[in-house]
Amino acid sequence: MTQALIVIDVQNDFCPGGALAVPGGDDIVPGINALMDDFDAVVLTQDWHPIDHSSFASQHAGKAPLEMIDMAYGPQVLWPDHCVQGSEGAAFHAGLNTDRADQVLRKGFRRTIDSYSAFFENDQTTPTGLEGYLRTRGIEKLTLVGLATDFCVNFSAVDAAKLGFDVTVRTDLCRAIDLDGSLAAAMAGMQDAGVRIG
Ligand code: VGL
Ligand code: ZN
Repeated sequence: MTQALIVIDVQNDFCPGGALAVPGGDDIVPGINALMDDFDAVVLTQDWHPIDHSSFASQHAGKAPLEMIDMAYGPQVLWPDHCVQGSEGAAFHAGLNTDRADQVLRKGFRRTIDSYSAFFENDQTTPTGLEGYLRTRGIEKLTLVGLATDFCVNFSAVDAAKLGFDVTVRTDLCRAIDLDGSLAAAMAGMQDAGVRIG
């Protein structure tokens, strides 16, 4: 079976010192690099927001980061400004082996829709194009690693399983934000969706 490694959002803003730092986010970089040689394809995803993105608390008067808001497509967590297009925070962690990547998939670039998943934006209908890329390359099996376990890795893994890919999440090569039980909910949701936890 043709296999791809999907590396989710290993960017400066999700690593210690970044705007939306995930605890231990940079610890996983050497292990991810070491895994790349085992795959037919390597895809990196990059959270890539316009400076006035609607997921930023700064765009909503009286709202603070980590509060919730109702968007046209449903509830949305508000985040600190992060991964602004072209910024140092949006760049990949300097230790990540980006040379090995066949494809870089940017997501979250529409001002009014966030995109946790690498497959569909948060309205759960707008495709990012990644499914087509993987299918036209004949890829059937995916291993996901990266940041954050309970948001972008989780939504990407569940969507990939729903699309019929054979999906494994290597939780040892992921790190979580863990907001109000979001990690436990994500683990349960991934298992329900048929995602293998490796
Ligand atoms: C992510 C929150 C906001 C992630 C991206 O990569 O998990 N989380 N944007
Ligand atoms: Zn984001």
